[in-house]
Order: sequence, then structure tokens, then C-alpha cells
Amino acid sequence: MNSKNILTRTYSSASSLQYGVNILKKHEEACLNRLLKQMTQDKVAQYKRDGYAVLQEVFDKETITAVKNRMGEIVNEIDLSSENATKIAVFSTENSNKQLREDYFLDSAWKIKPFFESDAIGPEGKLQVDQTVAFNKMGHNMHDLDPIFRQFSYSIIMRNILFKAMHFVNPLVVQSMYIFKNARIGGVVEPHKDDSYLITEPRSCQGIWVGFDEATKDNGCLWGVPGSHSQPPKHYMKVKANEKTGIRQTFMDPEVPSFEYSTEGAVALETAPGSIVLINGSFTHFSEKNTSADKQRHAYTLHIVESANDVKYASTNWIQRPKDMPFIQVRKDDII
Ligand SMILES: O=C(O)CCC(=O)C(=O)O
Ligand SMILES: [Fe+2]
Repeated sequence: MNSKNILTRTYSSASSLQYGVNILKKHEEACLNRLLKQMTQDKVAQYKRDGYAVLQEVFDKETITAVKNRMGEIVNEIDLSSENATKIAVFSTENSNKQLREDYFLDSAWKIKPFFESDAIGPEGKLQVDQTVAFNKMGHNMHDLDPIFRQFSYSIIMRNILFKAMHFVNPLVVQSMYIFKNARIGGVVEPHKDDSYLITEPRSCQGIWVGFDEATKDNGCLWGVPGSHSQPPKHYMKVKANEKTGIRQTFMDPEVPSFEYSTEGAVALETAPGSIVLINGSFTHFSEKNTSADKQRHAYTLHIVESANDVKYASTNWIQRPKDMPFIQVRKDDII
């Protein structure tokens, strides 16, 4: 067994993956048209002014279903029957070995790894809920490694956003996350700015958040503070190698006692299924616990940085790629 990769069982056949990819391709044009209708100059100006913009119902039911089904397969393929269950559980609970958790997290920078919902794990690492709803998120490299997520992440829709709304010159999609926020169990995302976690000089991170379910206050929709992107982050997460052992560890710079950003004036970003929220890297955003009885709030988010115009990607960033897996150059020639 390959102990480095949790996803040890792969049942999905090449033809079922191709089937999903084909569905996405078939529906791209219709989704693109819905995007372009909303992505007006006014909307782009509003994004610049407020640090966020909502584009409602861009993706259709078929596209959403294809992506969700693929994530369902990835979740089912996680082998929780063996030592893996304990491994993943241990890595995600607060009272476990910090370094093991750190290694697991840092490894997920270029792999596809699940992270448990903390309420899903009971004493002694025992799973309290069904495997299908046990996870908080999956990350952080679906966009390059999985055929269906790759098709979705680099689609003409996303690329139009990158070049025409976000004004990237040479964007790199450095991170993807699938956030489950399942009913009853889906946890809080504390107020933060994405620039804290993906550092470039100068700052360049932007996010594309896609909601697959209706997101309301009831099931933990996104919230954000309009205009908050004018304030840079108060601290940055960096990685350093231990002087003696060489082992990599994350730390916050500066080490501040509190992570709190003001949420005064925050607005709820309620969205219909298939909607997109554009998020400036310094925009303060957060989401509450999903307290609904039965309304899951699945979302997929991409974080992108600039690589043109001498923008420097920090060597202290937690996301680093192995030499043989560089970030992908995003195609621009077919954007009109
Ligand atoms: O979906 C959420 O609750 C948080 C998402 C987020 O922080 C992001 O997309 O950057
Ligand atoms: Fe975020």
C-alpha cells in the first residue's frame, strides 16, 4: 500500500471519468453564456470596489451533478476499513501528534487528501457518522490531478473569470478545496483573508468559490465584509524547516494572540445552486456552522496567484510543488 496517498482504492474506470468530462464539455457553452450575461463591466467594477462579487446560477444542474458525483466517488474510494481510518482521524484531531498532522497537511498541497469534520470523530478516533458525511473538506490539488475537476477548474468559464474579471496576466491555480459543510455537522470557517495563506510579493491571490447547493444563513452560506480588501492581512502562515531536523513546520508571522478580523458590516452572500462568488485575496470572509437538519452546503473553491510582471511566489508558502509537477500554465488564446 502506498502510505503517502490515502486514496488507495480506485474503482472509477477511465470510461466513467471520461463520461463525466464529456458532460462538463457538453454544458460549457450554456454555462459560459450565463456567466457572460452577468459579468458586465459594472459587475467587474463592483468586484474591484467591494472585494467580492456574486454571479448567480452560472452552472447548470448537469454540471453540478457531474462534479458532485465525482466527489462522491472520491469519498467512497477512501479506505476507512484499515489503518487508514485511524491515520486520517489522528491527523485531524487537536489532541493528536502535531507533527503527524503537520506532515499530512503539508503533503496535501499537491495531493488529494480528506480532512475530517471534527464532530465526526469520537473518543479513540472512532467515526461517529457515515463515511459519506464525515469530511470537512478535500484538498488541495483536485484541479490538476483529477480529470473531472481538472476539466471544471480550467474550463472556458473559469478562464474567462481569470482574464476578464480578475485581470490576471499569467495566473497559476495553486490550490483547490472541496468544502462539504454537511447538514448538522459542517463546521465554522473563521473570518480570514486568503492572502494570509498564499503569499506573493506584491499580494495577488484571488478566489473563485462555486456553490453546488442553495446556500443560506441556515446552512452556513458565505459572509463577507464589503471593502475589507483595502486592509492587508494582519498575519501570514509560513513554513520553515526545523534547524536541527529539517522537518517542515507551519507558523504564523507575526505570532499574534488573536486571529480576529472585524466582521462589522458583514453581509450574507446567499446563493442559488451553481453560483459563483469572486473573492479578493484581502477580502475578509467566513461562514457559520451548518445548523440545518438536512441541507448540505457543498462548495468548491480555487485560489489563484499572478506569476507575470515579476510577482514573486514566496518560498515560505505552504503550497510548494515537487519539481515534476509544476503549476499549469493557463490557456488564454480562446478567450474573446
Ligand atoms: O466555503 C466556505 O465556507 C469558506 C470558503 C473560503 O474561505 C474560500 O473559498 O476562500
Ligand atoms: Fe477563504
